[in-house]
Amino acid sequence: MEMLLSGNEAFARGVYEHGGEFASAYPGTPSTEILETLARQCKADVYCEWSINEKVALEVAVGASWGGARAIAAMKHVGVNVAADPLMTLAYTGVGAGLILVSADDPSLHSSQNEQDNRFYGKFASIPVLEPSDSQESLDFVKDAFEISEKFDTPVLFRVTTRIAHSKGLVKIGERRTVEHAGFEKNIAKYVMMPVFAIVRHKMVIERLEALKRFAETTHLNTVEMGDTKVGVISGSVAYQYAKEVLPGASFLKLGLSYPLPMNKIIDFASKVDRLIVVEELEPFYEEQILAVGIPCEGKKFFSNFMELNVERVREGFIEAGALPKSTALPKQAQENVLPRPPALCPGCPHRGLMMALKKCGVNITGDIGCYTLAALPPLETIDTCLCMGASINHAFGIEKAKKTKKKTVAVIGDSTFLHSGITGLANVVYNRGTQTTIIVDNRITAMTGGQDHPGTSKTLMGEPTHAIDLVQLVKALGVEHVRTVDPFDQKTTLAVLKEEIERDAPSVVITTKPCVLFPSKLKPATKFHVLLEKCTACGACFRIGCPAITASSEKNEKGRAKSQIDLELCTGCTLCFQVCPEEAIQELKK
Ligand SMILES: Cc1ncc(C[n+]2csc(CCOP(=O)(O)OP(=O)(O)O)c2C)c(N)n1
Repeated sequence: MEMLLSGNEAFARGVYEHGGEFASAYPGTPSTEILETLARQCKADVYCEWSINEKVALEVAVGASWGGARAIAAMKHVGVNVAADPLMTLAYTGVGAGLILVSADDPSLHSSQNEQDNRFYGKFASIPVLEPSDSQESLDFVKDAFEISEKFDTPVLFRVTTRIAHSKGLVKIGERRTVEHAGFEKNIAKYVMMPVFAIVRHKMVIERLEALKRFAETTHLNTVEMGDTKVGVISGSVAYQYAKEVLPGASFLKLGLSYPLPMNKIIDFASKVDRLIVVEELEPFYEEQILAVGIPCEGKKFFSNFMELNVERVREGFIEAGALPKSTALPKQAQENVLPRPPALCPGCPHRGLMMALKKCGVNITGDIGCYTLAALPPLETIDTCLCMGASINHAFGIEKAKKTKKKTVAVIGDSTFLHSGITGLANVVYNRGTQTTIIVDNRITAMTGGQDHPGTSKTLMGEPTHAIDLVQLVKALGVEHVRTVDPFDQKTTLAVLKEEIERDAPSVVITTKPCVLFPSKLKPATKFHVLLEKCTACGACFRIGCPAITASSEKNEKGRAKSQIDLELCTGCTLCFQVCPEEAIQELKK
C-alpha cells in the first residue's frame, strides 16, 4: 500500500515497521511531528514521551536501548547541542538494541536561531550519519539505521532537514516486524565510562570507524548512477533531488550514508568523470573530506553555504560552473506583490499584557526562546536578548554582576523553557546572591512549537493524566523567597507587582497565569470589544499594543489619521486595548 507522507510521518512509520519500541523527544521544528505521529498512530506498540529536554530525551532512549528496546530520540538541530554531553560518550559505550538519534536541521532558519550543520556531530563523535533524500527513504533508512546500530554497536545519527521533514511524497508502507533483544545486562567495561574503561572503548571507536568505512564502500545506501561523464555529481539529502532535476543526464554518486564517506568509491567515481562537483546544503562537509584525500572537486564556490538550496540556486550554480549553458537560465520570476507580514503575538495572547506592563518599567529584558521572543519586534520592542533555551536568567545575572549597567535587568522565560533549562539558572542566581527578577510566562503549554504538553501541564504524550509541577513551590524550593503570580490581562496590578519586585534587593520571581489563547478550552467564552468611532481620536494607543485584531478603519480624524477598528473574528476579549484607550472609545460589544 502507498500513502502520502511527510518525511517525519514516514520516519515515524519506519520506527513502527522496524520494531521500534521506545521514542522520546523534546519538541522543536522541524522534528516535532515525528513523536506526534508516533503517539497518535502507534502508541499501542511504541512507548512515546515528551522529555523535559533533549539531554533527557537522549538519555532515556539510551536507557531503553541498553534495556533491550529499539529506541529513537528526536530533536531539532540545536537540541543536539543540549544532548551533546551524553552523545559524545555514548559513542564509546555503544548501544543495546538499535538506537537512532534524529537531528532535524533547519537550513534557512525557518524557525530556528541558527543554521548549524549537524552532519559534523557524526564526524565529531565518530558515529555513522544517515541522510534520506525523500519520504520513502525516511521510512526505509530506519531499517538500515537500526541494523547498523546493532551490527556496529553504535548510535546512528539520522539527519534530516526541513524540506525532507516537511515535504510529502508517496511512500510504500509495510507490516510491523519486531526483533527480540535481551534486557539490561551488567557489563561495566562497556557501560561505566571511567577512564580505565573509556580508554579501551575509545580504541574500539577508532576500530569501529574503520569497519564503518569498509561498510560505506559496499552499502546500498551509497549508489552510483552513471550517465554523461563530463560532470560527476556527489550529493545527498534534498540537494540530490535538486541536482538530479537540474542535471538529469549527469553521473551521480548519491550518499545515503554521509559519514563515514566511501572514499574508495569516490576515488573510483572521480576517475570515471571529467570533473567532480559536490552539491550539498550548508557546510562543505563532503567537499572538505574529499579534498583532504587529494581528490580534486568543486562545490561551495558554486553552491554557497548560506541558506538552503533550491532548484533555482542549484541551476544557477551549475551555470556558473559551466556545467549548463547560460541559455538554460530561467527568467527571473516577477516579485509577487505581497504585503510584508511580520510575525506577531496572537490576538488575546497573554504575553502581550506582560510586555505592555514591562515596557513601562524602564528595565533591560533578557529574553528566552518561545512565543514571547516576538515581543522584541515593534510595536512592543521589549525583549533585548535571545540566544538559546534557558539563557535569559543567566544573562540577566551576568549583566548584574558586570556592574556596568545602571538600569535593572529582568529575565523573561516561558514555562516549557523554564522546565527545559531554566531551573538550574535560577538556582545559580540564588546560590550566587543575584537580586534579579525572573518572570515565568506560564501559558501552560509549549506554544511556539504547536502546543505540546510538558511536566507542568498534567498530561503525558500518551494521553495519561500525571503530576503537574507546581512552579510556585518549585521556585520557592530553589530558595526564591519572593514569588508572586499575576494575571497579565490586569494591567494595573501587573505593573504594580513588577515595579515592586524589580525594586527589591533580593531574587524574586513573577509568574503570569493566563493560558495560551490557542487552547480555548481553557478560556471563558469571549466577550468581544469594538471601537466607538465617534469617540475614537486616532491617538494610536491601541495600535501600539501590536494586536492583529486591531486595524485601521476607513474613518479618519481631522488630521487625516485613521481611526481603529477591531476584527470581531479575531478579538478574544482579553481587554488589553480597552485598558489602554484614553478616550473610552473601546467598549464591550453588547450581545
Ligand atoms: C534546544 C532547543 N530545543 C527546542 C527548541 C524549539 N523551541 C523553541 S521555543 C520552545 C519552547 C516554547 O515554549 P515556552 O517556553 O513554554 O514558551 P511559549 O512559546 O509557550 O510562549 C521550543 C521547544 C529550541 N529553539 N531550542
